[in-house]
Amino acid sequence: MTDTGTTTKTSLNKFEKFKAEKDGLAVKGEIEKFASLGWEAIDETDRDHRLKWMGVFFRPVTPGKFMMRMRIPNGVLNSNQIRVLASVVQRYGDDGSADITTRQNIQLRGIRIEDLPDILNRFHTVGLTSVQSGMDNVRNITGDPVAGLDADELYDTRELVQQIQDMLTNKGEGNPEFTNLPRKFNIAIAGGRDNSVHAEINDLAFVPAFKEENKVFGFNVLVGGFFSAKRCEAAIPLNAWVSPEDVVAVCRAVLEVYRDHGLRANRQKSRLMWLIEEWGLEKFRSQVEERLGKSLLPAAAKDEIDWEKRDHIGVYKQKQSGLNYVGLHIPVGRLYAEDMFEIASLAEVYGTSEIRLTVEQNIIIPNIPDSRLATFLTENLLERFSTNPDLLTRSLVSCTGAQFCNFALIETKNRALAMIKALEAELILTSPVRIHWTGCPNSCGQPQVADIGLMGTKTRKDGKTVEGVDIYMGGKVGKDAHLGTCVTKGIPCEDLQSVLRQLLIENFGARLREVVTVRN
Ligand code: SRM
Ligand code: SF4
Repeated sequence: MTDTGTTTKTSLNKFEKFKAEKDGLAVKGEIEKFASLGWEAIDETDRDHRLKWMGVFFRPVTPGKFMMRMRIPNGVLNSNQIRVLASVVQRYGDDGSADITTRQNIQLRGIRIEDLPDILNRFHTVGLTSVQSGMDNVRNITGDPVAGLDADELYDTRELVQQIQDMLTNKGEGNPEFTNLPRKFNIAIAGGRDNSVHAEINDLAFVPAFKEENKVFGFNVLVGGFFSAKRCEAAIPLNAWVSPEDVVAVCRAVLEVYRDHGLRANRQKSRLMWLIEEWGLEKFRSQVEERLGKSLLPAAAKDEIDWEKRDHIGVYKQKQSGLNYVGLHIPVGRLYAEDMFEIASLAEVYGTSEIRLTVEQNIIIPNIPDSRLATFLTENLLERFSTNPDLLTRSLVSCTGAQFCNFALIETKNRALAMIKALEAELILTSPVRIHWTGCPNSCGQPQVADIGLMGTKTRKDGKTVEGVDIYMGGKVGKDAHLGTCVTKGIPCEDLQSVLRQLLIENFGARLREVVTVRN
């Protein structure tokens, strides 16, 4: 590391220091030792930080009960994998649950350190990995949730996403080439016309685009999108078009440039966009070309994102004749072991054992034949995981919040569900309104992409500090995506229902339900 972004030894922040002392991935060889030591005796830096290189997160809110973050490339799972995930959380009874994340991924709760060797073995046998899913690593790579199913898709993203993950993680075994980035890094590939991955909020994103002259398919490249507590930016065009065959190499080149030159002194200024700004886009682009070993072609004049974003909930015809994919709404992404076993069975009985995850924290079961569809729709599980939820419930997204996250300033998931139910009881809506909750300014629940985004904060009411939210509006997804901005600050959560009611009436065409008075 030799550039201006590199810091001298004296100015290393505590994260850079501990990474320099011992690579995070080194804990892979110590899992058995940790398991026999028990969580309280593990070296604190290994326990609280380095274990995240194996996807294992110490939770100060629930000490001794760890969270495990998987990698589910393109959000594609099979029934054996989901059963293994279910059996892991089942062991922890009431402590065990799983969440579908805003990166088309799964996190498990309640993990005990003594079970880790066995859990990792079981992951291995079904082709699952949790490696490099936290801290200064590349996060789960998102792709089109209906890749290979959608008649209108431009590119089936599954294989490419898997190839990038394999390159980054050495096929899930861990790859020290990419375990010391300056900060986290997000990659997404859009394959359809509706930008189902929120390309604009990734450090590196590929969006479908044809080279006009000869109609050759490829991707325009976007760089530098990120959210952080201090700053949020949409990705900007790199002015590069790449063919699908070059996507993995371009990911590698961008990551090498970021790894070797990214700014490391201040963690609030370490995401890729800061390096691009320091260098200017031209220098960044030419450094990527140097690593790539060839010139990048200029971007195609336009990309192919020209649809409104779909949520995939409900029943849809696949491109394969006679088959359907069905999107089930999972309230705020929360699953319990028995739900996961049930989902695995339904996917086997009615489909081809496959399950997809979406960035809206829902699931899709593909490949259900026309002849089995009506019966599938009568399954009991669909009463809770509906194919036709109410219009506010339908688009609700929430980050983890105070139940498990020590950064949280407020409780999110349960509050979000209760608030939506209360609003649905008083209002009639005519179209979905996308409401996203996030428990703190880190923005894991992506309030900036929502119609109405709610960001946890502390505020004052009647002389007391209470839980509150800052309200974001104007987030646009799909075609012409852009980020919403903060419109109101510090609404106490206890006053929020009436504020949201008013916003929904004034901005989204909601009407108050008539109050029916029952007379004897
Ligand atoms: Fe996040 C940190 C949860 C998506 C921005 N995020 C955290 C931690 C690890 C903090 C912690 O240690 O407690 C949270 C774990 C809580 C827990 O126990 O679940 C956490 N982030 C999540 C998830 C689970 C939210 C969800 O409920 O879906 C998402 C997991 C995604 C995954 O599967 O990998 C999640 N986080 C995001 C996103 C959204 C996205 O990627 O589209 C963002 C904003 C986009 C971005 O990163 O540019 C996001 N998370 C952050 C940040 C701010 C990053 C920064 O540059 O400052 C932090 C704090 C940090 O990294 O220091 C953070
Ligand atoms: Fe935790 Fe804040 Fe992320 Fe929510 S937004 S999961 S509260 S870090």
